[in-house]
Amino acid sequence: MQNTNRVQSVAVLSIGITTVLALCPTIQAGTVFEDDFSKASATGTDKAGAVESAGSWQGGRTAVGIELVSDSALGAGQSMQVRFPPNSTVYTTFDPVSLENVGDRIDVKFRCRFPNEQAPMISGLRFGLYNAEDEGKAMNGSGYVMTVDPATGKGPSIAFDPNTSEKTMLGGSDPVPIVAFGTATKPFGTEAHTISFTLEKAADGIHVSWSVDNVPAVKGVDANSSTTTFNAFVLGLGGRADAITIDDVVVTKTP
Ligand SMILES: [Ca+2]
Repeated sequence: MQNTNRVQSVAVLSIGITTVLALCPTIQAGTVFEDDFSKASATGTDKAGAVESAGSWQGGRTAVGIELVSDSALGAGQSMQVRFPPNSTVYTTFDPVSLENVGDRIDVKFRCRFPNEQAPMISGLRFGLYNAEDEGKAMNGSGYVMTVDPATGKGPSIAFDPNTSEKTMLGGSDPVPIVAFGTATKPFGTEAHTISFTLEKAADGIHVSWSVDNVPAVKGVDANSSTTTFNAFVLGLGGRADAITIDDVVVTKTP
């Protein structure tokens, strides 16, 4: 009798495991975009560069300097260093992903390092996901923008940037705040950091959150989301003219 029970238990257990395994593909995240710059090549000039890699990286608002560097703090192999003029951005596009159903989420992660110590600047470091459109003179689009003062870690923010006229991606003047200034996160020196952020569709809107080195920085809800499709990762330094080195950019979509 005991043996029979044991056989039944094992049978039930294995059916359970089979069911979980069968369901797994529907709840696992799929990689939408991944770039470690291992096969990248830099083109253009020091002032107007581009990097062809898993992504086609280039200036979004104006030309930027881009080069491939070896940075041991970011690990072995090539990393991409961007030298920004003031109010410029770098971006790459990928196949569009959409937040269609409640529970759909997009996760973005990248590693970065400032070669130079940063002076305090509100909203100095900015990054986000956009639905980018090529409008001829410049890339434009709508999306979610995250910012922080990199020197102090103060004022981490989340905003929605609509695609209004004459504005460009990661622009500072027209985004609609979702969280204007959160509690200070950790400051950025010249050490490497991992930044991650998530957009998740819920019944009450798009939940947006971001972290530095897995420590939550700020989170908020956009109840009036008008953009749910994204095809571009964008990064900038606000009004600062300086460089940042990035590596291991990964975008995943769940389910
Ligand atoms: Ca790399």
